Amino acid sequence: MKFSTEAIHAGQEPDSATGAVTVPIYQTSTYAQEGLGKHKGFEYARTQNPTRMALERNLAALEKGRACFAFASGMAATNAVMTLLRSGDHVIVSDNTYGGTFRLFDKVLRNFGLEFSYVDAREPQNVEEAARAETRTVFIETPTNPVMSLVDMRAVSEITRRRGIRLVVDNTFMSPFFQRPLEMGADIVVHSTTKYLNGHSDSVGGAVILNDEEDIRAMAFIQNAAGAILSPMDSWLVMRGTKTLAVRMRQHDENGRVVAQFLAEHPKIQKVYYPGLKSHPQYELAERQMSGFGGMISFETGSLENARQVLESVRLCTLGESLGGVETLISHPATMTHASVPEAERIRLGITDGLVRVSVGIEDVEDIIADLDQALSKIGS
Ligand code: P1T
Repeated sequence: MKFSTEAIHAGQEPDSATGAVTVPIYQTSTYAQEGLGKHKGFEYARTQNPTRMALERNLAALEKGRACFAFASGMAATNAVMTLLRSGDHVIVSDNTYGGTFRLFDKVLRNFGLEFSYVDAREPQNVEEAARAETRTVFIETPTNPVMSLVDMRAVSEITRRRGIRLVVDNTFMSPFFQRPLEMGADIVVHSTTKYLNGHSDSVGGAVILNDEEDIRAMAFIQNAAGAILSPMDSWLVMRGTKTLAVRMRQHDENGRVVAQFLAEHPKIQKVYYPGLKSHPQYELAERQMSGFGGMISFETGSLENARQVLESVRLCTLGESLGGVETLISHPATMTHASVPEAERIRLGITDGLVRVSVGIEDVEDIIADLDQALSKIGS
């Protein structure tokens, strides 16, 4: 079946007990057992919950994976993937990722004997050159948060496959509607479901989608053993979100293109980062591996003062962390999402004090532009 049909129906069979069309929120911690070792397949809600399992079937179908495991946040999902590794293993990471991902790797997981190399993965050769005998995982974002760099997943997966390395892709920015990494050779997809999958800024969650039988067994074990599961209520919210994922993503994309063009032509903006602009250095790759460009845009205002003017002058756009909701959010990566990245590295990546990030929502685009226009007019005033 095609995407929108799967989004609405996969994992969403009417409830067997009542016929309820919407999967109920099974708000329970445990299940009555008929006798010792005799039960309906549900023993304890950390291990099995019907609402969470329905969401997991849904997301596995959308990402074209064999299994999905839902976690309490995007970071919990990434952390779970990293616990597939052992002390002494080496990981190659795209040098630009969400700041929290870098923080988890650098400040937490390094203490457990994992080694990380950060490479400019826009050039697949850099991944190849960083690979060692102990390299077990390549972890990438594409497009990256916040400077929208792309990684050629087919090219990198050709390297990882040849060397027996696991390729993990954080697909949060595109969602499976615009990009399906497993179809391009990735082994594991992670999501912050907090963003486009839920889409309404009312839930924090994460997901891991994968294909390899051994990794699936290990991930099921880790989800239960470490226990960072997604709650039934949040599972239900994300499921409600995915039903409209296709229509929302189409609108984010339509609005994103218009806002990016407006920003690119604005005299007070020095640079716009959006893979749907022909001026993006990887525009051709974007066209090849994504079926849309989405709603994430960053732009350079030139200074902290200019960025502050814009961020404090917007009225419709909301100043805040996060992205992927129906409402337009605007943020300052250097002091918010990427504050944990060392300053010199931030600047090198383009995450300057003047950089502003917009998660373009699905309001009427004329209103978004009018708001940005009046905020930008305050620069230098
Ligand atoms: O916030 P959480 O659900 O734990 O997800 C973490 C995460 C993982 N991957 C990407 C690409 C992300 O953007 C995030 C979270 N990002 C933000 C909160 C943000 O404003 O960029």
